[in-house]
Amino acid sequence: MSRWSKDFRCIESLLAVFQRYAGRDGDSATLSKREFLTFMNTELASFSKNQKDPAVLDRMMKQLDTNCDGQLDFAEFLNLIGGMAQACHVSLAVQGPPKPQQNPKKP
Ligand SMILES: [Ca+2]
Repeated sequence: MSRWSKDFRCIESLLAVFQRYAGRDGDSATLSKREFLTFMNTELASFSKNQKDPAVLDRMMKQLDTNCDGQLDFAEFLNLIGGMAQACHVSLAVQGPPKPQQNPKKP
């Protein structure tokens, strides 16, 4: 059983995803550029494939790498997640919240 409450499972999931990609090569505490590209092309494939400019992921890596060491640590990775959360928040503000799923009618 998880030590996280239901509301904080998303943190556990973020950590697990980060660790899964960061552990592929080199320092397992950071994402190399190759690991970042693998993450983006796997977990955010719909975003990555829709980019007309092939250099967009390179620019994202440079922007996220705030200490310019060529690696993304977890704090830098969270800036990506925060940016995505902000984009979703803005999108929901325009479109309205998702409609709750209806429960199937019981006979
Ligand atoms: Ca860095």
